Amino acid sequence: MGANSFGTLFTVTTFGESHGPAIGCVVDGCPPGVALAPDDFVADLARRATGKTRHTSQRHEDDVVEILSGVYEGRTTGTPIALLVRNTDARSKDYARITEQFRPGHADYTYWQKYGIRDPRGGGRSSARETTMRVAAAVIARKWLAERFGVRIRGHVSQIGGIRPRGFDWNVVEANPFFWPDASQVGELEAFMDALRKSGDSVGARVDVVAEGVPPGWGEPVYGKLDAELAAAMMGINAVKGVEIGAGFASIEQPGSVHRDAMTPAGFGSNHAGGVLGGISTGQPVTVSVAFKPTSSLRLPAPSIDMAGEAVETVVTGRHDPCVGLRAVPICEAMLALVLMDQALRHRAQCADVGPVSPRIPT
Ligand code: EPS
Repeated sequence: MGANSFGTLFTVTTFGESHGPAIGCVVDGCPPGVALAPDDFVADLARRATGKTRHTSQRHEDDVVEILSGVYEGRTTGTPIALLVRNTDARSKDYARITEQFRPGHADYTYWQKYGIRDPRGGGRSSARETTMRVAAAVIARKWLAERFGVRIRGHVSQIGGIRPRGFDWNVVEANPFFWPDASQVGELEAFMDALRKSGDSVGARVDVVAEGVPPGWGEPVYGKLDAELAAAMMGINAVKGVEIGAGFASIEQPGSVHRDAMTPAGFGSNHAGGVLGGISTGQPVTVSVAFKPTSSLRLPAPSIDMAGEAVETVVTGRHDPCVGLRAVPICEAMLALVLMDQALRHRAQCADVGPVSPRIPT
């Protein structure tokens, strides 16, 4: 038991702790022949990394990916691909005063209850540092999905605390520190985050991700539904407390006549389904929305208990994200890519002979 592996045919196993010598993953089941080089990982890992702006943790990791196996002369060989990222800027002394305490709202307490032993340096295995390897593994999936099917995966932040975008433009999302789709609000967000950091508190966020170009037919009914696996994948990201597919919880108030997406020979009339019906992709964009809780590691004192069960006041020092959701767009994109890659291979395994079926609604 341990569940550090993810996927059925395209499997990813991650290992490592925030303050260990390295983190890494083994990607198995990758089709042979995919062009892959260390440079392929640079952009997505930089989008996720800490220390890029003043609004995230100031830990500075280079996040350089070493490819240890599974690639020969720049192409995947079909054998396990091992990837390694060395930790170079861990500062374990920040945690000296809380090794004997439990941080409220953190996994410290549940790890202790489960294992009876824990690595208190940083979050140990529960640290968001682990998500580096999800993003790295997904670089391979994204390449294959794009090359083979033209699938495009992207995302943006759609809420920080009570602030929502007033306008929307994909072109500005990657050009500000908040993955925010309305450039006119960036000043307001800077001021909000600066005040938050000064106060010592944290805030939650919503991240929306979408995969365009997914062909119809991916997803396994009944127990391997595409949407069920997406929900599990997103809930498996640190600090996630909610996931919606398509209209999500808004479906509760939508009449059926509105929620159902009209079908015409020219296309679907809407996409409340989020690109999934009966657990299988429709060919419409697959849309997922993810809620991140506010970071639990705070310098504001809070009541807690120590290892003897005595009441203490806990104060967390160290370098933490005041809004962990701000770094989560590439992580949600990664989990979407990993689920789609796995489902694509599963669909190919069983249904490759079916081929495109008529009629097909253009999307
Ligand atoms: C994290 C705490 C901080 C963050 C870390 C996530 O690190 P440390 O363990 O050194 O206190 O910097 O994020 C990363 C290092 C990363 O690469 O994402 C936490 O508690 O989750």
